[in-house]
Amino acid sequence: MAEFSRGFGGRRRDTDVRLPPGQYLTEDFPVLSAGPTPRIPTDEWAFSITTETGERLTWSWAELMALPAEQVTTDIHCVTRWSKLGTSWRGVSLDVLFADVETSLDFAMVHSYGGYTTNVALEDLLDERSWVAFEFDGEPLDPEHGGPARLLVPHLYFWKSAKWVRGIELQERDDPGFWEQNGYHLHGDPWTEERYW
Ligand SMILES: Nc1nc2c(c(=O)[nH]1)N[C@H]1C(S)=C(S)[C@@H](COP(=O)(O)O)O[C@H]1N2
Ligand SMILES: [Mo]
Repeated sequence: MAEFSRGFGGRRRDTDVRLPPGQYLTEDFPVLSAGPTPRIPTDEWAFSITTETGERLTWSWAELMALPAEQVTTDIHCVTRWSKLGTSWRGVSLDVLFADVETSLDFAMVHSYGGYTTNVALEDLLDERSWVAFEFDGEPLDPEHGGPARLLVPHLYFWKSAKWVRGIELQERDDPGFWEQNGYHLHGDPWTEERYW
């Protein structure tokens, strides 16, 4: 069905069943950053998860590297309508980072070096649905793409995949992050085109 949804006049490369509605395919890897690219040396890098009790779990770069990492091949979808299929990443699953976290909260604010934020529901971060990624295509992640490490939440629009990630703060409400305050959808499912609100 999806193959023919644009009719015979549609561009064939844009009718791939892996392509969410309103998206087009790109082979490039565009850079979309709201500000300058922060440079964080790995010996100064840290990632933390903060809960409602004020408890904070923190990982240094060396500690992150010591955790079990996974190879992830996934499609990514930007709300500006480009999608890139079969991208390959290496990262630590949020399930691993959340293994010792006790919380009754349902929402998270993701914080980046440089000040970017984005809100994500905890259920969208767990069950093998998100990673702290530090390699792309077998190479260390470029600073422009969020290196040394970024969040990867590929089932949501790519603005949720915070580059230069530095921490996750659990919260009671689904408060909007940076783009969400500017009109982007609180959830951001590309398959139901949750673009703006
Ligand atoms: N810290 C930070 N993360 C960010 C952004 C940003 O501006 N700052 N842009 C978001 C948006 S809108 C997109 S589409 C992707 C782009 O990632 P890329 O530059 O690696 O393609 O990063 C997301 N993560
Ligand atoms: Mo984006």
